[in-house]
Amino acid sequence: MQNIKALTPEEEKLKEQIIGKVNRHFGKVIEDATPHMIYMACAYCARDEIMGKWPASHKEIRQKGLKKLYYLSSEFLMGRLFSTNILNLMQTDAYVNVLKSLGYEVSDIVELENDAGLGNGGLGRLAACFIDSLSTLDLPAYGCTIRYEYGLFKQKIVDGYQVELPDAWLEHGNAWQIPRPEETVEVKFGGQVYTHWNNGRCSFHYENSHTILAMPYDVPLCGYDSKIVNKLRLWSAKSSIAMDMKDFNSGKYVQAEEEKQLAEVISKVLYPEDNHEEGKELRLKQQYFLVSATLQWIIKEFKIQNGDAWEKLPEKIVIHINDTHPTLAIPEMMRILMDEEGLGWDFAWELTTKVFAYTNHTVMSEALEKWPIYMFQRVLPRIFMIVEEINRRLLENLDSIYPNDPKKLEYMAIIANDKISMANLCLATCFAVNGVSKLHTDILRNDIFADYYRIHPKRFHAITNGITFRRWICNCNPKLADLISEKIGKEWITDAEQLKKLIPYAKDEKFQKEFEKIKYENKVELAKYIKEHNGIDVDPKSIFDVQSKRLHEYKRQLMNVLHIMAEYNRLVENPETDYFPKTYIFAAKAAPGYERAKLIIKLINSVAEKINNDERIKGKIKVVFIENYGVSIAEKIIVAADISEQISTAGKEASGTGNMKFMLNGALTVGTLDGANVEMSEQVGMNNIYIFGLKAKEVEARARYNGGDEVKDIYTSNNALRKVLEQLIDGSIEHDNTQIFRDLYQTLMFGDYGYPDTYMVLRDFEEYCNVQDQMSIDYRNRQFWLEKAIMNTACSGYFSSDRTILEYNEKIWHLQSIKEDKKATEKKTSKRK
Ligand code: 26Q
Repeated sequence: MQNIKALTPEEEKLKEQIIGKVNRHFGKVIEDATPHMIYMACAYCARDEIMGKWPASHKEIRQKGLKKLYYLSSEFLMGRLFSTNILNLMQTDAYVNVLKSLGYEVSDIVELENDAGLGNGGLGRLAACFIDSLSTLDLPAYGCTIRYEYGLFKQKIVDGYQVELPDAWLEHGNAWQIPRPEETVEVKFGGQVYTHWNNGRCSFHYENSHTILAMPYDVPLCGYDSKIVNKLRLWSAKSSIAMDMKDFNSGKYVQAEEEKQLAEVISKVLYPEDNHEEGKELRLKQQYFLVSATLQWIIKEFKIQNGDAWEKLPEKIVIHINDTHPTLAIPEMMRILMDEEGLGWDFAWELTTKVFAYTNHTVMSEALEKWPIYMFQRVLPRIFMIVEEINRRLLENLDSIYPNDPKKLEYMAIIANDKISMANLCLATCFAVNGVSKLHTDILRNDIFADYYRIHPKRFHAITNGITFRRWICNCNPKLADLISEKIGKEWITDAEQLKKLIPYAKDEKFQKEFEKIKYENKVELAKYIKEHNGIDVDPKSIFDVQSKRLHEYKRQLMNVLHIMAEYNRLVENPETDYFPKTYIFAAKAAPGYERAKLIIKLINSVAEKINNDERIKGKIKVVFIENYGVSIAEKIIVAADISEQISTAGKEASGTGNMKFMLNGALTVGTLDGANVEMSEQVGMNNIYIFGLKAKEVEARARYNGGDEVKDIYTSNNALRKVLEQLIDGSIEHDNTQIFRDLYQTLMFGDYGYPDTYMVLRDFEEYCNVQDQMSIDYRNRQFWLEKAIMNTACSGYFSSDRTILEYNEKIWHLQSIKEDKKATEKKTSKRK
């Protein structure tokens, strides 16, 4: 019989509320409720608690007339909300105890919530971390995105291949979203625009345009111990065609229903490409749908408070564009101010250029959005007119700055070569542009955006990404969070630099043992998960070496597998070598149309199959591919990692945020000097991170000249690598199909565009192998290793998204916290620097 603690009076009250919800919401007595009903009832109770704080917070923002941030993003990768919400409400223990008294484990109930998978990867998850920090800092902010009916696809691995399944995350209801049908707005597409002149004023009207309704759902969000309640606004597309009984009776039902579905397809599904542009018309429609609905709402709210005092717009609102995906907000703002509110071009432009800020998240040329004019003009005729005029004025201006330089103008123009460049539209308009790490911002300043940087150097900011420590340690690794709090108090949860107080414990043997025990227990948990989902036995005592992130050639999962193959070959040749057992763990989704990425997944699985079943190596190497990587699975994997693989080709990963999550949870990084890895190495010290490979500048230089000879030399001189490359095409991996991995061999050896080894896999291979060997040696020296691991946790404070948000606020947004006056917020910023 389990020992159940007596409940406190507050807990008794909570228990009554949960039982009450089950009764009234589901019409069930508690004994008959399904676990899912229990989950829903708990979630409703937590939501009530958050909503209870809403009116006061709302009133205060209104009364003080505080400036608001609107964070526009095509993705918000929120994951589950229940456990972070109760953590932020400081009620985790209460729910644990109450659920126990009802016969449930909170950990089982939490699992019943579907992830809100409204994002692909880094950029979407960053938006979610930002909203948590904004709320925790009590800054007024709204996240705005699309309520995709299907989030990122679910991944199944069948016969080693990725298979995509729809993610119907709303299927069993969702406790967090409050529909706001009364705030529905209209969004217009297509048709023709007619210009009328009336008393010297120009007006526009549309014919044959198609109206789609945008209906918002609000998700209230509280921060950790916060006063404010912010919200995430999700827009859902609805048909504007009301069902007419006449049509119904005359048999036009099907036709009407078809049209309805055509409208609703806009918010049906999230595009699954990450760091890759797909110029699809539906994607363009999604983007305009999001920004038009959001801006209509923003302007309406502004007018309620400020009437037509338009000059106040820049002091009352700031709109942040998360990468170029919501860029159409710029011409949409111009349209509303001019066509609907009657402002002239110059005033509208002055306001527009003062309210928009933009963050770039990638330098991959294939991800820079450019829309073909023919499509853009057909779908958004009035917006096109405005973009054309912005471009005309821009070119006039640029011509005076860079005279007689048509090449430069072509590169900087918003419209050139029949395409519309969204990045240039941002650069020409936004008062702030920022990169997501120091290195990335250097590349923006000196390379891809250099021409704009020369004109507006002050607009460019380097603000390194961060992660919310509430989710990425408190919630996913509660034992480690408790251990830390036990030693240094709890303040680090909202003031992450305090983690530095752990530094003296890094050499403390007792602390090392406690730290080690927690890591081991997390590894046992992950091993169980792997056994259950993959049927593979892995030894929690082996080194857990993890690479979990989207699959992309530049992230170089391929280099990781090639190294595993080389290590396996070595072990087969010398089975008696003293080798410390290792478990290689991969998790990654590939964009469904990215054939090579999918082939790399197949390779990982084929190699896994071969190695895991080779008795000669006595289970010393295991390879596991965990399917369906997403926020919730990340929470289980990251806490169990000994080694974090951050091995992108230098210069390609803008920042990375997974790298920070592993560091926080005490994994050691093996990485290139790319993105935020550079700053991680500065924070933790070169002794506590394993850096290898070409630097960004060297990659740049090598990519330009003929790498062919270099690659030939490597092929001839590195026997282990040559063997592995040959194994890709000699049937060693898949006996029945020798040719399946030929494409991978081909791209490494000969490349796609005349240059071999585009991502420098072969050129970094040897150094990568050496650093891997060094790690295996170091891991055996337990104290040596644990000291490094603890140092990683202790030095990760800089990567809290609270720091990131305070920097954005100080340099760009200038919001005021509802908890204190502005001066105090600023003081806090300088204290944390
Ligand atoms: C664009 C046009 C059409 C279809 C899809 C896209 C698209 C979608 C998603 C382009 C890019 C993305 C996502 C980019 C992304 O996640 N970038 C990552 O952003 C993180 C947060 O700043 C960084 O840490 C990562 O380094 C960066 O890769």
